[in-house]
Amino acid sequence: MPHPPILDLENCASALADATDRARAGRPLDDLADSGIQLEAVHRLNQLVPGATTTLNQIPTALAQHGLLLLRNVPAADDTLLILLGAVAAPATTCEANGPRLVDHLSPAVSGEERHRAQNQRSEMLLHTDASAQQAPPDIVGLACVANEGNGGGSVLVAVDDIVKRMCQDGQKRTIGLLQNDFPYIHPQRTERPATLAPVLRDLGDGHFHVRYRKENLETGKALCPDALTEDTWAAAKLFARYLEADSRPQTTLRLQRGDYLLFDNRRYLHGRAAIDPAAYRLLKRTYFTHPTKVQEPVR
Ligand SMILES: O=C(O)CCC(=O)C(=O)O
Repeated sequence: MPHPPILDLENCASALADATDRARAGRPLDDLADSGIQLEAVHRLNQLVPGATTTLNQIPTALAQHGLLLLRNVPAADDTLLILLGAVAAPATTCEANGPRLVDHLSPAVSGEERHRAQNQRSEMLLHTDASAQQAPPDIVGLACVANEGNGGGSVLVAVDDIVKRMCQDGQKRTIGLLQNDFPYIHPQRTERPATLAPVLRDLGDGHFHVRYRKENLETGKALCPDALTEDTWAAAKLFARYLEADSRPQTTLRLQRGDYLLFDNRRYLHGRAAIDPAAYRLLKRTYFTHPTKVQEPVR
């Protein structure tokens, strides 16, 4: 699969930071989910860089068309990330165990450094979609790169349509089982919560599919709700895992660099990450969004 389309925001970068400062005006980060503040920021941005709205409007268009987009030269301050995407989508909280946040700092911690989240592992992350055990996973995931120094930590993206196509080409009749509604998803660290029942694949009816998948969540679901599905349907999930892990799978690999903000549709793409070298320093900021749509400029 080719490299994601790229939109370089170099010409708006400092204006974005300025517009964010003005619109935020010292308010807490959580207030930036408010659409009025975002519109104020967009207005300011357009004053500073005429035509900036046209640039921002390429974001929802590219996401609808390709399901992924790489923004370059984005200032990775928490508030700027929210304002930038908040202009063209609705920010959603990340719902982590340690409290919902609008921006999550991900990475292995370096001693003495504060990180928001307990995702401190350096191991490989298998292909998955985010928040699969939640009733309504986010439509769009944004991974902004603050640092990615040293070896490892490469990102992998796989389009679910490509996997389904491959399974169908191979005549895998079990694929149909993945459309069943009752796959139980339970986060391994939140087993007190009831399972979320949902299909692995949704057929959109036009040759395209949506996916919800994390191997560990389904394994926990199976262990705690063994009767939710027949063995035959569980076999379909195992088969799907095999196609995802196949060396020959169609995939996009990229290495995020400082200033990159990778956006992808969490329903159309599974994502993963290569192991991170013990000596490497890596920090990503993750944001979730729903309903990407064009910028609405305020009427003045
Ligand atoms: O570290 C990364 O590149 C991705 C992290 C991730 O996929 C996750 O936390 O769900």
